[in-house]
Amino acid sequence: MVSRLVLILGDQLSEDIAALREADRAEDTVVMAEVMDEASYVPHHPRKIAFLFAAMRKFAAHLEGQGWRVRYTRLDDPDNAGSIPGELLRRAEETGATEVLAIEPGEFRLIAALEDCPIPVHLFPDDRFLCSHAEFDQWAEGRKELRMEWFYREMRRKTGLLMAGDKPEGGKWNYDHDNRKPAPDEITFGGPMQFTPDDTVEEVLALVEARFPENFGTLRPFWFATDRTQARQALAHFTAHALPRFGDYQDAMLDGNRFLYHAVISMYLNAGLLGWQEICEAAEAAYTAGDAPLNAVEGFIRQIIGWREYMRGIYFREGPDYTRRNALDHQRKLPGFYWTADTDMRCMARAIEQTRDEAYAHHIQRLMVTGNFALLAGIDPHEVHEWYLAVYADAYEWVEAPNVIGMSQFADGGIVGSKPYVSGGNYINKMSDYCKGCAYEVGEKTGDKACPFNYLYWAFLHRHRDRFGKNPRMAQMYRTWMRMSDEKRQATLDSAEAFLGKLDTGARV
Ligand code: FAD
Ligand code: DLZ
Ligand code: SF4
Repeated sequence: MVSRLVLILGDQLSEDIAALREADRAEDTVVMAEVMDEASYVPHHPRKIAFLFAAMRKFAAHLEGQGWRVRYTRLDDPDNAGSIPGELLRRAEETGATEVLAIEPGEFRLIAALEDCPIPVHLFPDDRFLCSHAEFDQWAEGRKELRMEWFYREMRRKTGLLMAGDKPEGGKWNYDHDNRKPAPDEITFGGPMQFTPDDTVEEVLALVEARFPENFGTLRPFWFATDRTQARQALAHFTAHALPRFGDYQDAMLDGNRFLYHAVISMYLNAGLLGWQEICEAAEAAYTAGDAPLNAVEGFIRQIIGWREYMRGIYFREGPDYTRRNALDHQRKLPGFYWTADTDMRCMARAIEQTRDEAYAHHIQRLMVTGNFALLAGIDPHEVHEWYLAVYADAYEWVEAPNVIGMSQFADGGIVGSKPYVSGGNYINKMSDYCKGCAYEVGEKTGDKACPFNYLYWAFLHRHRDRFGKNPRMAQMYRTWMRMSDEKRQATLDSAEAFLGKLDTGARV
């Protein structure tokens, strides 16, 4: 029998993948490799690199325990070829293998590299997802608008999650009107489960410290789960202690609390340590047992079988040029404070500091703080995309790009969102306690002390009036803008121009 290689990438750490199902434990060799190409195509947060390397090493050991022959390359291995195709060729020469089995990577960049590899690579679909590319395309075909809500209902029907026969549990598909409460005074959840580094993790931390000393991000204290058992413990901890209040406060932000009632499991799910099914089943079981209310459980399940699957569908449907889209023709460079948190805007400083310290920020911080600011300030969406891809432990293009290019920056021209997610300081003030301690005044609309989100918001609408002026969902905002006096409108535009001018010179804002 011809021997083959089975490639397992850093975000494919699941036993139940097609490439392993197809392979022969007695004849084939699993290949896993820590390589500089993957570790540096963007300046990843050190915690993301350490998490993946530690989880890869533990997964390799686990496979060996299951009787698989594994060739594992460490980053500091002197023979390390530096890239995934390079490692495949090296291992093929060593073993005499003539073919590679793999599941489709989550980025077009790497799919292209595998397709160009001199040794034939058989790519299987990544069936760890609920919706295949073909199924998504079938759903999307002929629709004028690809709205997530309709897709989500299909996924509810398909999985039977929270279904009472063919009707949604409780009579409604979506309970968001019960969610989105402002930040509470007290958070009763102590945060995600944290794990003390073991020897494998410590070894990786030392490697990452030595090899990536300049990357943005704090490595220690490192507390992520790095194997499936730990990730399942983290999931159980969330389900028992935070899920009941997840819905209520999913859009809230608090200066003194980085995690609120969020699950903090996306890095485990995206790397393959958890599966969507077990997560959703755990949430549904909490509802059935009366431990968590429907608004929380429905909202949570919607994020996973709705948003997550929908985003992946969009990425693969739209193709490799998606990350270069720039529908609003935004050209400004990403301000330096995205890498330093050195800004007087407290909401921005807090979201960036937290990103630096944890490789994590929750959805509303990503969307309505750092994303909102980039959009209002007209930052080049590709630069924004590269920042998000680098700084979050859960970031891979298939999920990051539709969230950033589509949902957050409207750079796809309205495929993901029917209108841009923009807001002035009022929204941030309502949902957080950031504004209280800010150098800017959220109640001020113009002038040096005014919250920059306020005038940038109106200047954004004004700049893009030809595109958005006729959007019925934005009509109210344009009416408000046009009702302002000429002087007020001019003062607003002048404040925005002065601020953006400062931004362009690199002055502190
Ligand atoms: P929770 O808030 O507890 O939600 C539960 C789960 O739902 C998450 O773990 C995640 O798997 C899923 N989920 C929720 N929202 C989304 C969404 N919009 N898209 C996909 N899955 C979702 N998520 C990533 O996994 N990787 C990214 O690179 C990423 N980049 C983002 C960039 C921007 C600009 C925005 C607005 C969102 C991005 N998201 C990304 C989605 C979301 O912010 C994260 O999934 C979430 O913050 C992860 O934290 P959590 O596990 O505590 O999630
Ligand atoms: C993100 C990442 C990093 C930092 N390093 C590696 C690595 O050394 N080896 C590997 O197999 N995978 C790594 N990854 C994950 C890949 O970049 C990921 O599989 C692709 O981006 C596709 O999603
Ligand atoms: Fe952010 Fe404006 Fe509030 Fe300051 S006043 S924290 S800049 S929203």
